[in-house]
Amino acid sequence: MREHKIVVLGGMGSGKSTLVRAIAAGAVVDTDVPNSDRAGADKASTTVAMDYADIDLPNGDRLRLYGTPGQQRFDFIWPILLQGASGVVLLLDATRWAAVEELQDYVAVLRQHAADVPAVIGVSRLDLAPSFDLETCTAVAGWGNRMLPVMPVDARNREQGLSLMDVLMSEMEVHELVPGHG
Ligand SMILES: Nc1nc2c(ncn2[C@@H]2O[C@H](COP(=O)(O)OP(=O)(O)OP(=O)(O)O)[C@@H](O)[C@H]2O)c(=O)[nH]1
Ligand SMILES: [Mg+2]
Repeated sequence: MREHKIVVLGGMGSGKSTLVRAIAAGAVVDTDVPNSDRAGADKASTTVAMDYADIDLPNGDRLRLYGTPGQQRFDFIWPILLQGASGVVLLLDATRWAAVEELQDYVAVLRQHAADVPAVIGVSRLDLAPSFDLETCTAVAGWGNRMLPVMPVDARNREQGLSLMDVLMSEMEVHELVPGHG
């Protein structure tokens, strides 16, 4: 049996905990507490340590899914969680006014701490931001000759969450077949 450590990154309220819960469908540990962060004060709860879930895939592989806390003051945890990761899901909240700049910041984090780790970008809450332009995200989602796939995802929707994981798993397969290629 093979195990894959998958790290879910993204800003506060981008849907990391929701995605982990949706994919795991029950067997999940979270550390959400009432939110006291002013920057996201419209949010009832927030993650203070991490979300965690085990998922057994039909092919016998196991995913270990780690959702990071989104609050900026926890950014020291991101590189620690990224150590040994086989894949990264980066969630971007389409309703954030500076979403594209935030994406650039996260892409820089990946470049610094997980340059060789397969990754996929899921844009969430698109139903609340109908004029959001996915193309601008695609344009900044990479570095050098590395392009990260960008796709819409409603983190509440299990099927969509699983599709996102499928794309990530394909990236991971390519990575295994072609060592040294992102
Ligand atoms: N309308 C809409 N709501 C969404 C979508 N994706 C996620 N949400 C909602 O957005 C909120 C996201 O909250 P969380 O899952 O707690 O976000 P988080 O990334 O874990 O946040 P922190 O732990 O605070 O960093 C939840 O209320 C979700 O139901 C979407 O595509 N559309
Ligand atoms: Mg959370």
